[in-house]
Amino acid sequence: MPANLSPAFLAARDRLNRAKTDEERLDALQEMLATIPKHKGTEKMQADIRKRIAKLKEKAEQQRRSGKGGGPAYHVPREGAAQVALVGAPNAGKSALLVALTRAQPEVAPYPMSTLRPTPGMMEFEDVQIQLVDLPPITRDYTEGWVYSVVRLADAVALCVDLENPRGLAEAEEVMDLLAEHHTRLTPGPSRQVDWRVVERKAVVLGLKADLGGERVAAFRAWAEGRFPAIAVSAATGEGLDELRTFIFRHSGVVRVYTKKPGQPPDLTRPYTIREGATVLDVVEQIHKEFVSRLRYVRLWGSGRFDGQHAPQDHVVQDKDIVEIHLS
Ligand SMILES: Nc1nc2c(ncn2[C@@H]2O[C@H](COP(=O)(O)OP(=O)(O)OP(=O)(O)O)[C@@H](O)[C@H]2O)c(=O)[nH]1
Ligand SMILES: [Mg+2]
Repeated sequence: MPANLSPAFLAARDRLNRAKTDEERLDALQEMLATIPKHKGTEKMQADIRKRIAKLKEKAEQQRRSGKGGGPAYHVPREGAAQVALVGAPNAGKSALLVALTRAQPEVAPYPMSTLRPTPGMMEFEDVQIQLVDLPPITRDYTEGWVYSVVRLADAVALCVDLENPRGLAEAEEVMDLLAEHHTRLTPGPSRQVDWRVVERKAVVLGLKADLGGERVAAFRAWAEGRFPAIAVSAATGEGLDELRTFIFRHSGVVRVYTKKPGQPPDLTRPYTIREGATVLDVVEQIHKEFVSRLRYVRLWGSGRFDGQHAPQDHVVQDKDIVEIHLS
């Protein structure tokens, strides 16, 4: 290892190691080349960096020429209360579902591999919005790495199963296997980082094209039983779509909390949204960091037994709880 590597070089190298997309990799490599000390001892390293830059540039150029135009958007900034990634095998009906639930207009096509880029859409449910992200299908041969990155960064995952397809369940299993190979496990529990590499993502399974499902609908329910919350819907007939909105919100990993001022009715116009499992204290902190040190007590309505009583700071809030914060 050559000496005299500058802090800037080391930071860029660290960025390269953590990079999730080719764009980030290229960026980090170019910075490494710019900051590497230019002497005999680093010649081999310089050559290696140049080679990697050339490779990445060539790959980007190929993608541009093959008509993927403008390069895929790698990252989908979260909007709304939670971000839920729609994942599944080719032709499962993911894009049609996004069209049915949001105002987004991804391409829907009667052939597999029609979606090439992530397409977000906002799904309204009562007074909250959940961001759904339509993605290219997950297959062993064709899925680019950034698709897995988007799944890892989402709050929750909706695994889509094609009920028209006799192989629908087998393909869904394969999608789960591929996610696992990319260190992403689906779980009915909360999303969490397991270790430095592995993440678990809270998941539901959606049986799509229920209108064409026949006896596969029952097989789908049996398959999901005891593993993931499941629902069967049809984007074509609208069957189950209203329940689906509720279902997706309930399993998105967030809850709503309303606030009220002493002596006034609660403000039900705009909920705060916070991760499932959050405590009274977490809510107070989210509303205003400074409130934590000034907190005297919180009165709570909702959560079953609470009806305006003082709630312990570690009390876990439920959807639609109302809090009244008393400060010193
Ligand atoms: N009958 C019926 N057809 C559907 C339904 N949902 C989708 N389709 C059809 O299934 C085909 C595939 O739908 P897409 O939404 O493009 O599937 P996808 O999962 O986005 O496909 P990729 O992007 O290639 O992974 C299209 O021909 C849709 O019209 C449904 O609920 N009922
Ligand atoms: Mg699609």
